[in-house]
Amino acid sequence: MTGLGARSIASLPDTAATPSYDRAACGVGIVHLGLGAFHKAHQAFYTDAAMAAQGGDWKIIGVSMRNAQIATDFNAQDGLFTLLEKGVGGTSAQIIGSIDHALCARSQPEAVLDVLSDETIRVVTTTVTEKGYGIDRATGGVDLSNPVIAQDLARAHAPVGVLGLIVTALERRRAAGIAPFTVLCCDNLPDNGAFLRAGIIDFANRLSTDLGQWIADSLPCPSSMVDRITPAQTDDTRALAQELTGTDDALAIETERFHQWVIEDNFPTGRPAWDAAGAIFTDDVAAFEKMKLRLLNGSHSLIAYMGQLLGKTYVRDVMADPCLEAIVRHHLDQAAVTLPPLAAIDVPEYCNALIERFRNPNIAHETLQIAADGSEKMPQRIFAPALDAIAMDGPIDGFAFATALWMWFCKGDVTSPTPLNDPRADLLRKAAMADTPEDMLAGFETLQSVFPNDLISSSRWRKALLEVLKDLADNPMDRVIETTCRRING
Ligand code: CS2
Repeated sequence: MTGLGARSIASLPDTAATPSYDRAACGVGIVHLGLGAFHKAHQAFYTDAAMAAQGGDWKIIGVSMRNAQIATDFNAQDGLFTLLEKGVGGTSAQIIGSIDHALCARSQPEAVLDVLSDETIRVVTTTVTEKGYGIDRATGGVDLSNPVIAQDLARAHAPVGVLGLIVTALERRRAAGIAPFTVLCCDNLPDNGAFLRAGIIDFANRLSTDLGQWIADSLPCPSSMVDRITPAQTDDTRALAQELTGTDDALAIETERFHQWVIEDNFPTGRPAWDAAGAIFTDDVAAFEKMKLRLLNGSHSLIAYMGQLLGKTYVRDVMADPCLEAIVRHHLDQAAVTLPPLAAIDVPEYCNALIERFRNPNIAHETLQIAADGSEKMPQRIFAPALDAIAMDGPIDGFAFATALWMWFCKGDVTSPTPLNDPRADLLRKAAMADTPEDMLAGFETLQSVFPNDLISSSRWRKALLEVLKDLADNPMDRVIETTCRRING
């Protein structure tokens, strides 16, 4: 069996679409930090479509932050990989050609700095997960307790983390008289452009206030809302890609057909025609971000913790239970109330479409994957809308329910023996092991940068949360679900 690569691509069967543009004629223009599954299904897909529509020097140099094998695999395949789009009715395969080559930040930091400092690079995109930036969300500045931040501040000439690489490259560009690139954060964080910009400026100021000022004056960091449900690759993904393309692809990835990208249009040094693949350019990304974080990601976290506490492996398994689906709909209804008006979107229709996406029988999205890093996800997905709901005197039992399940999940007494995957794992586990629901809540409330103070001081919130925690302490999970379902169905 031949492997995927520039030489094998011409002989692929019709079942696999291949790049319709001349890859060799397109130069590079983007460096992407965080070469994972989501990047492949989203930004690499959009950039491939943009070059198919309008050409341009927009190929991507993909940077894996820690895993050198990913970069090796990409280079062995000439940057090519198979994207499997799985709809309810079937699967299609497409070879994506937008990645030129790959590097690994940990093992090749100098090579990464070289490309970031090069004038041809006009855009830097990032998907390193919520915790991957080393930014303290309570202060907006760098998190000095983060080992990568501490190391990069101490050895700024040889950075390996996101902020260190970006700041050192900007310093080199400034010295060489090259304009800054545009930094486009593509992680699920509110106001992600402003968030990353503040972290970059704070990091730079710690090295030189002069550099910090230059960056503050000149660095464009548009916000963006990204969406495409993309499970981690499994052996099945690779086998299916082989079946449809006749070649072996170590990098094949599966995703849903749906995709969405809403971007603030602030790219002084240019950008690909991402709109050719349906990206929406707007001045108001914040409203879209809020909608997506609170509706899709919020209910995803709820599904993940329900699934984990009930021994359900995949999102689709949770959705197959009418009671659990009713709880998800109840959550969506309460979250929808907290959203600002958004003329471009019909929210009830968006919610119905979400339910269908979660139900997709061909997408094997593990609840354990979504359950990871809860302490980094809950604030924007659950706590922020809960606070808005309290301010509006709206219903909050859905948010309290999701929060209590997350806290219970942190106990670790779930069907899976996998250790808690969260940057605050030890603290969470300790807080979750308290003897009483009251002590458990008190322990969680002492965690830094997790619960907002306004939530902790709301007696309504604490009462609603304690009610669910007590229910969980007194009853088995299936009983808790049964009574919750009965209550919300009236
Ligand atoms: C998920 C997201 O893992 C998670 O936390 O909620 O990765 C989700 O699948 C994407 O944001 C969909 O766009």
